[in-house]
Amino acid sequence: MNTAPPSPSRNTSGPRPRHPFQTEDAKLEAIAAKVLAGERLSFEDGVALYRSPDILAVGWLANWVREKLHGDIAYFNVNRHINPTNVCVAACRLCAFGRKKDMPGAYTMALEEAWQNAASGYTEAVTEFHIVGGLHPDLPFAYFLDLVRGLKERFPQVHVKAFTMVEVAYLAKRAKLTLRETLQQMKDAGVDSMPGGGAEIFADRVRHIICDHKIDGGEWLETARIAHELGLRSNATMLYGHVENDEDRVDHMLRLRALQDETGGFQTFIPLAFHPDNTALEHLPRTTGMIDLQQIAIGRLMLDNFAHVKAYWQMVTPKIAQISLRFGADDIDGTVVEEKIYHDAGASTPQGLRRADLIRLITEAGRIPVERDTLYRAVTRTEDSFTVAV
Ligand code: V47
Repeated sequence: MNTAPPSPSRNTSGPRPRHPFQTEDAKLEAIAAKVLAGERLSFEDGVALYRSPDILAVGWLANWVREKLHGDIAYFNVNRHINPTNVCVAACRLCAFGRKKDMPGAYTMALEEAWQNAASGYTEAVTEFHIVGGLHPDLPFAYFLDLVRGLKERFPQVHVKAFTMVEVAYLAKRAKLTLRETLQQMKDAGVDSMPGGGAEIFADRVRHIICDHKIDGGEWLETARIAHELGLRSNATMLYGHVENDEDRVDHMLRLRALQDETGGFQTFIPLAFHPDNTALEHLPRTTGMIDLQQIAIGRLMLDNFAHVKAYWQMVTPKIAQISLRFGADDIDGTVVEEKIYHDAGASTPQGLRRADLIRLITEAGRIPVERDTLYRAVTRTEDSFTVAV
């Protein structure tokens, strides 16, 4: 049997860690032999990685893979998040963002307001709009198509990364369209790619507890498959640090890996640390720095067919995101400008970072910052405009 994983684009020019791999964990020795030989890791390997007491050695291995793929390059982008509404029919225990429509704090942007929102914030020319929101019971599908068309008219050079698989499935149901028709209409309106949200943890047992009202894991994957077939690339997230166990996390990653083998449509894996404040799971403790680093590293090792692993700085803090660049991550996401989902759930990170802040974080981690567009093409800037290498 060929156990070599299909390889994402490789950059072999980068430096290698100078020290040989060392650990006193015998199980990790065997896994290291597989990683260094380019062999695919199994479900049992994944669980053993979580159980290993030697997180630094796990990080060393992930860094080795990361440097094999990307050398010293670390990516960031200049983006803006837009959350058109927080009104949501679902009442997921994991979420502090969604509101019922008559609740205090519920909002829905008029289209004009959403377009103005897109233009506001930092003056730095953004290359990406990241658009996600609640499952609004009344907004018609046309609202979302018009939102995207209007953005494209006003900002034709900006990539629109919009709507999670969960939003797509909900809109399809309400518009009485198939998933394929819904995605095709979104693409025709100007959606260029899709964010990775809503994946949470695929295991039914966990989903029933944290997001009972969302589509199940199989439906999330099926929606992603159709999006990829239509030529829309997407990201994939995994929410960790709540009621899931090691096996659930490994199962989640292996299901992503299996779909990626088929479609090749995922760009980036993004582990998201759960923030419990103001959620129905408020009693749970927050993740700690070592757990965040361990998760980044294991993601890099298990998802051998994903080109990129992102340490989303909003989620894990800029400091942990920076250290993650030595634990398997090659991307720290972007300027964001205005973040609502984690700040409603108690995130203490800033709302946005400037381009110069991201460059400093990367440079001081000993990596080479590369501004990318959503599709990981290098961006070259002049004072207030940009060009993308094609
Ligand atoms: O799906 C919701 C998570 C996700 C909480 O694709 C929470 O580039 C922690 O997917 N604590 C949405 N997490 C955000 C997302 C994302 C973010 C950045 C970049 C990209 C990308 C995607 O946020 C949701 C859910 O998993 N989330 N509530 C919470 N209390």
